[in-house]
Amino acid sequence: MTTITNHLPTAELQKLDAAHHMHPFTANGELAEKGARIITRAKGVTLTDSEGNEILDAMAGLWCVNIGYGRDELADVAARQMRELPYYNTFFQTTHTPAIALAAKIAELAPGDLNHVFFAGSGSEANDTNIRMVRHYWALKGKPTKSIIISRKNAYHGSSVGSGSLGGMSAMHEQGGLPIPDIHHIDQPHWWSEGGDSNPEEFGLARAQELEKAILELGEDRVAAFIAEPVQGAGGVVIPPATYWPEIQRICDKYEILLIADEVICGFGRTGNWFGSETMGITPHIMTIAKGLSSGYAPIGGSIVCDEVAEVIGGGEFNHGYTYSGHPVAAAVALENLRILEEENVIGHVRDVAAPYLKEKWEALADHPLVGEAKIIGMMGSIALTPNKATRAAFAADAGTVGYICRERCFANNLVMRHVGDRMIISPPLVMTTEEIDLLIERATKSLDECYATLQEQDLLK
Ligand code: PXG
Repeated sequence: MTTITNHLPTAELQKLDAAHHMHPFTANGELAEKGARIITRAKGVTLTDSEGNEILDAMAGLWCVNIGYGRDELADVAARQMRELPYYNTFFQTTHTPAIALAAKIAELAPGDLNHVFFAGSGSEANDTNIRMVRHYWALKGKPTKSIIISRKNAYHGSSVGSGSLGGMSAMHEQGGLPIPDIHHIDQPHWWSEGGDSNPEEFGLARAQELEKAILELGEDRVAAFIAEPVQGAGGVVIPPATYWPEIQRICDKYEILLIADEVICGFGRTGNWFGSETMGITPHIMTIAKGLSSGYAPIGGSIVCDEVAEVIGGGEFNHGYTYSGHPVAAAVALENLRILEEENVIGHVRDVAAPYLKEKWEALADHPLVGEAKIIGMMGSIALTPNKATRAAFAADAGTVGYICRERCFANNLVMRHVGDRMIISPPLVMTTEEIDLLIERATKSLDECYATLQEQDLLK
């Protein structure tokens, strides 16, 4: 039996890693000097590294391990499925039980008439599906000029050429010739950094109305869809003002624009409902899903599609699909994950216990001298670091300098908390207990204190 050589000393593993492994979104040269942190095991909300450190994972991996680590049920299901049918495809009029059962379960959980699932291996792939599906939909409806998809600056929809184009990350667009044609980006509802003197409600409304302006400028006959995350995740956990989503829904309805909710992070309980769209009170035509669908235990994503779009697309052949669309092992694992979420009432735990408890403690971090705002919805939160709370000023140092220092303090204190520029963000496993939330807040506070002291020492508090 082949074993993975994780018995090597940390330094040797780091050397092999640096020599052969190209990491995503990482300056690999810099990492090689420092050596990557090697995670060897995990249980519940706690990671263990190759040096035996026990780290509280306030990011649920990469926003995905909703049920927490180490659930044997998922491992058992995967092993059973691998023995029975490790692979078969869902092309050319074949199917298999795991894909059938998962699609039916997702249709049951999804709101309204979102009754059909097109599977993919990831969120990026699912959003690529969405680009082709909405354009093809309008072509089939006799309106082939409706091909523009409107998205938002600082949105994240994936890393493939298509999904990276949908995303509004300028650093990504600078590399590799993105965006593809007919993607249009409007401004985001990020009041803290872009709201100026307006109040959040006015600002949210104004940012939503940019969608209407864009439709009128581009021409209603040119716009196919609008895509957005109910709450932006990778952009820094940007919770839109309450005025934003109702106005977006009004505009999509008025101009017959398909609404795609990218639920890759918000889906499967993160915001306190099964889907972020429910929390925001919107009715999308398509939802993108991945991450929490399998709690990250197996790679799987997909598009949940409403009756009308599915019917039109299904009228002919949709020349699209992935080898691993509806992969039987991934589908079986996802189904077991959904069983746990449902039978153990994990979303009820978020709504009634974890989220209210975390909200109170998280928002209290706004009293810290370094913190300008502390916002949270369900189990996803952010804090804005600032040298001046009153003016919401950015630091004089390059954006991300202070956030990076804070993140390093968190790491040193055995807490995984991410930074996006100078915002600190969390997205812990949904099963987190109140004791674990206390530990999270204790370590976060210590890290903020240490970061503050470092900024004073290095004269960066300006
Ligand atoms: N949509 C959203 C909203 C996401 O957050 C994707 C699509 C793409 O999914 P895949 O499975 O292709 O990665 C994502 C992924 C970060 C970070 O730094 C966030 C994601 C992925 C990697 C890093 O916060 N989100």
